[in-house]
Amino acid sequence: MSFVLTDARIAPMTGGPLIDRGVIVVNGDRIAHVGHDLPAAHSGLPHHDLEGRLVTPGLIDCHTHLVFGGNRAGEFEARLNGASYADIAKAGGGIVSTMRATRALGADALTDQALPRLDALIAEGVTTVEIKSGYGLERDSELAMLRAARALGERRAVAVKTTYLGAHAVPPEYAGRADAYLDEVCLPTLDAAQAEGLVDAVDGFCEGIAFSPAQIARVFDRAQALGLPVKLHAEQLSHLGGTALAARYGALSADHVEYATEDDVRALAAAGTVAVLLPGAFYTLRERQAPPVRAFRDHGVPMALATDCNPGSSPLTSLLLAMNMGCTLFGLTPAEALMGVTAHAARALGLSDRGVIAPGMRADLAIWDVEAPAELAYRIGFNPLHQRIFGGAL
Ligand code: DI6
Ligand code: FE
Repeated sequence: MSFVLTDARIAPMTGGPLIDRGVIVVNGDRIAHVGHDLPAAHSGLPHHDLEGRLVTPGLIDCHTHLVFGGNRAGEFEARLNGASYADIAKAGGGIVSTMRATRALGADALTDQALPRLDALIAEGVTTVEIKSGYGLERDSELAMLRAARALGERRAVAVKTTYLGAHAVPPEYAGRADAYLDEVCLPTLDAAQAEGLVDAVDGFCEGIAFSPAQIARVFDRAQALGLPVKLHAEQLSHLGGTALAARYGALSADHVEYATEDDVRALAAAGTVAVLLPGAFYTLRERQAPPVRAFRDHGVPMALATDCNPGSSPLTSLLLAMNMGCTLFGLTPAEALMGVTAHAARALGLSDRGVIAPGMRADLAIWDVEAPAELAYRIGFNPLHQRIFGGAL
């Protein structure tokens, strides 16, 4: 299938300016041409007149925990009554409560429960979504989560990238024995998942209520031995040194990073690591310390934005709302927010074939009923998507 989009207002996200009354030639699943004029060689293709609508790359949600069982509305109520996220985790709730609900489900049921969440993302123009494991915390259930995530990519026209997050929490059967959990469950399960071809990247939760930098380093060593890229939940609730560790391992991204210091920012810049900002979790947990956006900007650290969709700290299935929150809560510009869910999100996943509109890139596009790109971040709870193109398919 080849066709031409005409009278498009193109936000290429390459650093170049907006192209007004532009054309995009789609050839199969790739973009063949972008510009003001239609080359004669393509003029015979079917035309779709966009009547001046904005075209962006398909959106990329580069950090989600979309696959899980149950929900945690009860903890939402408990927090409103004064309990903290860390209190709830220490009392056996939090990630461990979702672990119980997730272990009770097989891969098929996990896929079914995640589909409405995925559909909400797709309805807003998402064409690539990263999905993490980390609520099984035992071999079979972690593998089931990864299989469920991959199955979501078969059920819908969307690209799914899977991340192994076995180092998300210490399950109750290993309470106080985090290193034994790593040796006996987390690392062998990573080997098994990789042998089954289920892993695109490896993540961990580096926090007082989860794993120390030294423990995360063990997971990263195994990932690197398997040839897998790493990323890390770092500096979300406190400063533990996860960001510097991520930079040392050349991580694709360091995520949350509210408590990152200027030295951490320098380390990320030197390593080329993306800072993934997750305002949904900041908002839900009513955190006070915003990530050091100005320092990221000053040091040239690319900032991505994602939903962090999960049942505990960020029950958010709107990437457009994440853009709005990134601006309102963290001080991003609307242009930075759009970079954060396109070009920089692609980079946070190590994907060089998407996130910008340029020849040779995947034809993943979102067509919007708006005039200015800033409108995407400006509105709250409104979806202006007109049409989505995934792999060249309208
Ligand atoms: N940080 C988060 O925001 C999520 N995981 C993590 O490591 C929260 C996971 C949850 O509360 O279920
Ligand atoms: Fe997360």
